[in-house]
Amino acid sequence: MAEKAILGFLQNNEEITDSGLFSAEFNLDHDEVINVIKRLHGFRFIDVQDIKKETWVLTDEGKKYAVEGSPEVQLFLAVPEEGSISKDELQKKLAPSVFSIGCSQAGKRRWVQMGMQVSRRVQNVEDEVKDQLLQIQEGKEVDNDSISSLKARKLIIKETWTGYSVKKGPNYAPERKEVATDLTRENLQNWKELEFKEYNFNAKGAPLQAGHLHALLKVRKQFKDIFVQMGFEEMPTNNFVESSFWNFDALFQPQQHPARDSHDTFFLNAPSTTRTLPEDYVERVKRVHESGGYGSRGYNYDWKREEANKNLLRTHTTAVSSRMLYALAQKPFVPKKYFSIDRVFRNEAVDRTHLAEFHQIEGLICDRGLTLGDLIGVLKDFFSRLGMSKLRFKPAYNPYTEPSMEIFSYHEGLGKWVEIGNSGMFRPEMLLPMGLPEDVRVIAWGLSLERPTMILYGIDNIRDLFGHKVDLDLIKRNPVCRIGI
Ligand code: FB9
Repeated sequence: MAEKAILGFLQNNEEITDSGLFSAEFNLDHDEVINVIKRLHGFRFIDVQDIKKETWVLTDEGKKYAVEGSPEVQLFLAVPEEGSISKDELQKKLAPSVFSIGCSQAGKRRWVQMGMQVSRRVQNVEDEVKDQLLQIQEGKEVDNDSISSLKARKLIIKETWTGYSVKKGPNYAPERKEVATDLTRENLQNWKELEFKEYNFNAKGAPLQAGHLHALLKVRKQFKDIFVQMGFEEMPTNNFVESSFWNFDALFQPQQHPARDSHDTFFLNAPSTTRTLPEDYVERVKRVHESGGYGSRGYNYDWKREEANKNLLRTHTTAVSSRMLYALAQKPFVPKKYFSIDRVFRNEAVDRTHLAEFHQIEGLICDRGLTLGDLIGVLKDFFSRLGMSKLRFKPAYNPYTEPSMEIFSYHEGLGKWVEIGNSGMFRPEMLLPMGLPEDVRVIAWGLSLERPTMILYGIDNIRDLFGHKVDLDLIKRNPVCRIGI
């Protein structure tokens, strides 16, 4: 029906300017016309241009008043012309919402004297609101003040009306012969007579209901590949719970260091203390903290075993590095390149880029005679593989590395220098008590997984990337991660 009307109309007319007016003119249902337009467009019988119109439409409440009159007029009419009516009386005559709105609106317009007794203050009133609602319903113009007050009273809302203008298409014909869209057993008999619809090889296939990797895991894979390509082996990080000893003391971080109190670190109630530590090594750590040695004068304080025994959620994967370096020192020395990427926990103020946990990426090289130059060299190699070639280094401080450097890269996209990590050479007070040879040096660096992922995927707030607020669609839609090469 609508198809005939449209194709027929275009036979004698250049264009259907507005599918809405066309539907009204030919008394067709606009939604049905829209479906036909989409189908004919699919067969390229017509070319279409969508037209959008913002129109005011009545809300259900607006529709009610357009029929029954505005609450203020309903209330006014319920008040006797002469004398007065008790408020309770009046209330019984009207629906609760009409009464409450009517009172405030009629009162505001000083149509009635509100009190225990209600009386008219004017002879008669115009129901402008009802008139305006009817005009809007008929698509007629209404002045802006009225619009904004009706909108404020939630009697009208803006609606976007979508229609189309239609022209003849490349396959236009006054009539469209049914075309077969599939070779079925039925049409095998007469396929020669049939016209088959073109295959649309650009049609998007049905979305595959498959699993999707979280963006963080895609970026993690990229980092792992880079480390493995550079000859690093991954450290075992499958223990979120760590003892203060390996997380702090083994790293020569003094027991009164601010990071070691519950403001920065999550300590465990159960199990609150670690069971076993290598006693001889603990003794050496105690001594280097208290009185130094190995050329260091130490921190000169009373080191407490019970402090080192406290269990916590690791604050950095450097805790794993200390375990691995100690293990390495128990065997004849072999150079090692280790990396770790896993969760660390910090009791910090959360904001747009910080949660109480993030994934730390750490790399370390342990070998004889390494220098700060080797560290800068490997950092340039590592970050160049991430597409970050312009690096700058700023002296920094970590309790367990000296010298230490913050790493900055010039990010073309952001047009500014971005802090991309921290690094340093582990202190002899950390390495020598482990039993590593005198001339063995360990260079190391760290960064987060969340920051590069947020920048690469253009995610502004870390809550959109990680945690219960993540929108699963983001996971489904996030593109393949292509960093660096
Ligand atoms: O990741 C960080 N920044 C970053 C990294 C990559 C990146 O890539 C973009 C694609 C281009 C962008 C940004 N940072 C480290 C720097 C800042 O974000 C910093 O404000 C926040 N840091 C975290 C700690 O916050 C308290 C990031 C996290 C961090 C910092 C230091 C280490 C690890 C993680 C470390 C270390 C270390 C040092 C010496 C020896 C061993 C480990």
